Amino acid sequence: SSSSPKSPSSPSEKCGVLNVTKITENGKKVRKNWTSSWTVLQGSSLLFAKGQGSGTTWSYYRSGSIPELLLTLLANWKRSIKPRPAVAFGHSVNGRAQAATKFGTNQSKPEFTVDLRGGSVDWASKDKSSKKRVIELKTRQGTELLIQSEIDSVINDWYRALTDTISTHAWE
Ligand code: I3S
Repeated sequence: SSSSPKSPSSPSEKCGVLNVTKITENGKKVRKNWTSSWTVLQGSSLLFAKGQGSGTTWSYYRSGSIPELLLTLLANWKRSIKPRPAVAFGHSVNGRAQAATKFGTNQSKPEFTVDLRGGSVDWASKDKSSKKRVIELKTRQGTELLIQSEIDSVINDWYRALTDTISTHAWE
């Protein structure tokens, strides 16, 4: 199909494909490595998962099943922060979480997550990247990311969502 799937409209739950690179990790400069990543904003957490190469994730995207995709990514993420036996994950009421369990084994494993609380977001200055429309995200933990999309409206929406999230989720 030629029409792209819509992202969930809630400001604190958003997902999409973005180009992402870390530039600093734990306060230390790291080499840029731009990759296309599934990006999920949920509450004050921002999750990145592998883009191309994870066949299941892309088939969800192509079929427009963003809710399925979001569910899978969130399930995988929760699993990654609270490791538990795969069996324990199959207790859900419908078939979806079963699927998430199956896909969660390796195919759309999150690459990393960041906590937005206490972080900052700004448009990156030209010395940070030659690319246009680049967001610079700094976390409280000393990670700096560059986030980019070729699509104006996409990156503008993310900019708004990230700034809204940072201003509404105070650091406690
Ligand atoms: O900030 P830099 O070092 O100019 O970033 C560029 C490099 O990471 C480059 O990779 P290698 O130096 O490993 O070949 C990337 O291909 C570029 O995309 C990086 O610059 P941009 O301006 O695209 O962020």
